[in-house]
Amino acid sequence: MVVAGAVFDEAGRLLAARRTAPPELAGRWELPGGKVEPGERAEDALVRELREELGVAVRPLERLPGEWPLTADLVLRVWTAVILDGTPRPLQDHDLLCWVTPAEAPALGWVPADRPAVEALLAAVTPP
Ligand code: 523
Repeated sequence: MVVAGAVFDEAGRLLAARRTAPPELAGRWELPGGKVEPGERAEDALVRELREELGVAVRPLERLPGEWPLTADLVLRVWTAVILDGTPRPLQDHDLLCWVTPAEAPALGWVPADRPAVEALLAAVTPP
């Protein structure tokens, strides 16, 4: 399983991270996260990945219903999360971070699995 964080700031903007690898995903945007290690809880993996990749301490809040296929044996699951400590910086796997409003988010060049995940996220958090 791959876990990713939907991190919002006080202004309601969503944190997007631009990948540097692998080549087919480099330059595309994702919700930051990574693979759950054997024996690790998904929420713990999310906390670890965001600490390693962005240098922030987060608290996972709620899992977004649904999951999105990545490969034959990997799926993406998303949690909303709040930053407890630190300012996100692209420490590994990313070369740029950006905070996007819900209106701006659909225009980003998301990695394939994240586009439907972000659509579901915005449908869940944006009032009609
Ligand atoms: N995705 C993806 N979207 C998304 C993430 C966090 C990951 O499509 N929001 C994909 C990209 C990779 C795979 O999931 O094909 C693993 O993500 P990665 O490379 O961020 O996970 P790591 O850092 O745990 O992987 P290793 O470096 O291989 O350990």
